[in-house]
Amino acid sequence: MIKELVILLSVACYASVLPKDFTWGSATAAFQVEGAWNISGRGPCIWDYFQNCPGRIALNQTAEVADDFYHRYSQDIQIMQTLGIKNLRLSISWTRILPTGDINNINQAGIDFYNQLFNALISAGIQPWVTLFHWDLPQAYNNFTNQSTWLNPDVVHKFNDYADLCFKSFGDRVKHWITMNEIQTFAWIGYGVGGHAPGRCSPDINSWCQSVGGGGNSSTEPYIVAHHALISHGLAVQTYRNKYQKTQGGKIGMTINSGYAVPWNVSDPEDHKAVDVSVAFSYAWFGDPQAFGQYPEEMTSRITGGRLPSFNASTSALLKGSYDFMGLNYYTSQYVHYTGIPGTDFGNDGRFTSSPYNASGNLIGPFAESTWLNVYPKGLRDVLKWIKKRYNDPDIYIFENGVSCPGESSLPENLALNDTFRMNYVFDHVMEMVDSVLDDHVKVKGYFLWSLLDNFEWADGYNVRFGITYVNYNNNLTRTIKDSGYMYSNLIQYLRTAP
Ligand code: NCW
Repeated sequence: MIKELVILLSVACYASVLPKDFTWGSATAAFQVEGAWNISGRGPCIWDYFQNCPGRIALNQTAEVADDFYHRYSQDIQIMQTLGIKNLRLSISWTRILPTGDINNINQAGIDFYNQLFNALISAGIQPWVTLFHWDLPQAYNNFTNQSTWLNPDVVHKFNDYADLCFKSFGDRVKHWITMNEIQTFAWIGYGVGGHAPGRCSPDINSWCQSVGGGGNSSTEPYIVAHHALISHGLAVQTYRNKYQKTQGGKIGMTINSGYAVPWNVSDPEDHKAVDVSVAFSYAWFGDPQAFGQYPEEMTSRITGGRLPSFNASTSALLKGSYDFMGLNYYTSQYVHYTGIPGTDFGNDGRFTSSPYNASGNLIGPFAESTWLNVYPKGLRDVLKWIKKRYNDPDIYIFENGVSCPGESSLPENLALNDTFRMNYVFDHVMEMVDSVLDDHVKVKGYFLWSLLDNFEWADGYNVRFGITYVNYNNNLTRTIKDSGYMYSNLIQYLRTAP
């Protein structure tokens, strides 16, 4: 209670700066919450296969049931109503509506499911913000002309068919589309280190890697995958603009994960340069093609041997300007250190290393339960400022921000509900965002908290929890709102109604 009063008092001085139409929401993704993996004609996706390879997911858990959102979404809508959350970012499962990824084989039951879901959300006063691709690619493409998944340029057209079907079926109600979630993550973790589906990587990059995808080349594949995903984005945006946008009146973009960076050794100018290079290798890798139709110079000058594909005149024109807003998923930042050693894989091509510790051994911020996440709220403001400057002041949405609390997944439910670590994380990041709007004049238009529910956290299974709602996996998937859920609810209600 005291914490809440402090929060309300602290936000009071900021409240009037946020525009009245600022979007507050929460986020989920189909594979992580839906379950119902083989219900009503859903086809297999690459994660269905990957999760069944022993040792790939912590405790060999699977998302076959997950949160059973497929059957229980009405309950989750009630939770959003209780909390006053009026926007939900969620994704469509590609193989629920196209079981083999083939546009001639539409699964009407899948279309019906999303129609019912979107209708239920809208009748409850909640707007759906829809991600088309949140990593669950049709398994049918995995052996498509003997190449794996996003490596095959033909997937670009398959994605366009799928996107077109979604715009046509749901665009009367869905007014915000996000083509891709975190291309860098699925390109690098899926094809560089093999930790995500389809699990490809060079054997030499990681001693535990035995490529599930039957091979791999960490020095080339992440770049090829990202290139095809970018062109897929461009084509889908073109389709939306040519066929639907005028009549449906929606907006479209993608979301990019990026931290900011801090020099490992503040007195080394090379480490300062490494900061710029690292942001180019995360945000600009996808931001520059959308804004300028080309890859950032920081990448083209460093990735040797023709390993970074390039855009031709037509793909460049397709990409350039292919966004109505820019998306950001922000979780963490790292110290970066210039090594000068040219690499032959994505991890080293930038000639820098990243670490949560600096040269003096100081930690950038406390560790979350996720091993990759250290809390560094200031990085959010820094990366927002960087996006504003580099891309001429675009509209920006923070499509993901959230945290897993240290030790939370081994606590009993009654203790896990008191998630002070998450309350502080969310509050501190929202305040950085407010400062960014107030002092830096960044056009941040919305904030989505990851995640509405604890869910299947990819390779970490259910052993890392990001939800503002606790899901009890040992007791019939019951949902209970955590303290952070109530705190977020109070925060956004206050900011909405403040004078
Ligand atoms: S895994 C990941 N996440 C989390 C996930 O739940 C969500 O679907 C994603 O959009 C939270 O936000 C994103 N991000 C990638 C983390 C990198 C993992 C590094 C592993 C090194 C082998």
